[in-house]
Amino acid sequence: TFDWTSYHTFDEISNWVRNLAFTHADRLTLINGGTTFQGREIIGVKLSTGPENNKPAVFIEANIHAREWITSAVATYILNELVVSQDPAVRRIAEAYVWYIFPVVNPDGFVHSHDNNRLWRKTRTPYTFLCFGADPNRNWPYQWMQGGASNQACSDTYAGPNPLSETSTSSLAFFIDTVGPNLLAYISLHSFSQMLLLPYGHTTAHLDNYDEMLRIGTQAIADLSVRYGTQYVIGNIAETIYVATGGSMDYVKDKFKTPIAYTYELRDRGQNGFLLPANQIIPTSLETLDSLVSIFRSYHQLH
Ligand code: 0X9
Ligand code: ZN
Repeated sequence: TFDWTSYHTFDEISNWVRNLAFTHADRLTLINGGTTFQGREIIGVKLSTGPENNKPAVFIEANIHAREWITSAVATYILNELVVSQDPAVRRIAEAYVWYIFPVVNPDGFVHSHDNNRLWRKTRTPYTFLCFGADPNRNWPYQWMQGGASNQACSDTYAGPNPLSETSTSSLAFFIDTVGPNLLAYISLHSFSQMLLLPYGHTTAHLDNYDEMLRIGTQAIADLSVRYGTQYVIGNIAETIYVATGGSMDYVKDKFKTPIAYTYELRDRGQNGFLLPANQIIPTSLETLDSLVSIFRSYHQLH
């Protein structure tokens, strides 16, 4: 049975999502976010509790990088809480928005990380005799190949031969474009480093609503730390981690001017890195959910 005391395979996660949607058909709709190069379905759900009346939408994307297993574990945990939790703060955010949650947006890479190479990051498109995959977080059209990305197929940050060259990113972009105008928030889950990152990755300039996002995010990481003392840092991508272009969040933020756009680098700070022990799934999920509650509370106080 599915729980959050161990990590799960792609098939286990997909079947759990399908089953949850079937059990809560009043609120959940399965979404086919497209197909991967190897023919897997990018499965997602739409959660809409109660009357829809033009609620703003929140999009959560996880495991765009194959080895970052904690991200899909947290995404499924949060999805489950949004459906079953009785906590009033969680119920409020569950019901205030329409949620689009995609726990594994790079299924081919994720399966490869489970079956062949635990530290695999990219997709699995064959590019040379020896080298496979593009970095799906360097493959989006905005500022594509403008820094922190490689044109070498063997590199772990290979941007691909052209924007949206990957079957998985192009089909996900197609879906995102259909809901983009409704999005209040786009949340991209990565690991590791304990950072909350703001757009954009090509420049250290503080663009769009940076000041408000910094303010809301600073409160969110303070609230995240309350439960277990986990310390995050916050800032613009290029200033805080490194220059990185062609990311999914930057594409959405630029195209739809999505008010809230954050990339999380979840636990830890490198002690275990990508191999975060499974007994940290639940604590990581709880503190991350605390921060999401905080983000939406702050946003609504300011608007
Ligand atoms: O390099 C990345 O893609 C992310 N770090 S990771 O260690 N998880 O690979 C940083 C994401 C930067 N985000 C955008 N440029 N949007
Ligand atoms: Zn990542």
